[in-house]
Amino acid sequence: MAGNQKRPVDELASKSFSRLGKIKITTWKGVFLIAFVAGVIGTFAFVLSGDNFGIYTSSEAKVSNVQPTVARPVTGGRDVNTPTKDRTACNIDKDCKGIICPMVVGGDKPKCDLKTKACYCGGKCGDKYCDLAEKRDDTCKEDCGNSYIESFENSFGGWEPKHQIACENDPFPCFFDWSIKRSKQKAYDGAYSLAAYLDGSHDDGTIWVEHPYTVTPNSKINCEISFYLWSENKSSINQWPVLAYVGPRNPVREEDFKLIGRTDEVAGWKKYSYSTQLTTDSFTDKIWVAFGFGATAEFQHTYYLDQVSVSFK
Ligand SMILES: [Ca+2]
Ligand SMILES: [Ca+2]
Repeated sequence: MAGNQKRPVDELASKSFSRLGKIKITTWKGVFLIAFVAGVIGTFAFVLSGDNFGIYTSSEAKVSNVQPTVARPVTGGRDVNTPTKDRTACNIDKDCKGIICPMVVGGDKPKCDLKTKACYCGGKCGDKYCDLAEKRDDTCKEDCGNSYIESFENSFGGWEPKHQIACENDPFPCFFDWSIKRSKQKAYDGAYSLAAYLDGSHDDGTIWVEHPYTVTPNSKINCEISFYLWSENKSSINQWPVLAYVGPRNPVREEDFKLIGRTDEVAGWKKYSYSTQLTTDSFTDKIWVAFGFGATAEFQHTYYLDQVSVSFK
């Protein structure tokens, strides 16, 4: 084209962008430059959004008190409130390259769990860290000691529902409505969890599941329990006590339990942990482990419990 005569595309560029503040774009190249810059900014924002492709960004890992995706070692490290079905799928370790793991020796490598085809953070046997696969498959006593994990996929796995109610001022036995059932409504891991319903009409009542374990008499044992509890809402009022017990006797009342947290601290799944050291005498070859929650106000609540992990070292 000759002289100062503009081509139609240049004309369009000039009209479209001449009012953008002080920036005047007068050529078709300018249109592509703006489009390119907008594209770069858009892509950057998308990456930072953290939800793309199920891969968690480092910024998300920093602000979250939960582990990234599947990448959640059973002990230590950060925790992730991401149910199994939402975790990054994989076939080989390479597929998990984008997963950010906590800086814990033995739990800092993104790996593919060949059983669930989902990524997790782990290491190898002998690194003094019990990772998810080692614990679940009981393949590394050196790192895990005796450890057990139950996700309630096929049964209660030996965990037995129990309750206690003090009736407050009502005559005993008072009406007390509660239940702990396997449910497909929610799951932190797999498809099932335990739906635990408690009617707090007496401002009281404690429900839990318990499991006995065989241990060695005359020994010093480090016991650890962790589990996930699902709350519907995050709320600073009407939080109920989350409880755990590890000891040589079968727990029968609220006072036997340790307070290890509160319900409704987050909306969704939250990990709760408790550890203690026990010394068994020559008559003690059994330890009971239990976890659950109590009512402290006159409401009805259903909380879900899943993936309990117990270890003795
Ligand atoms: Ca290990
Ligand atoms: Ca489960």
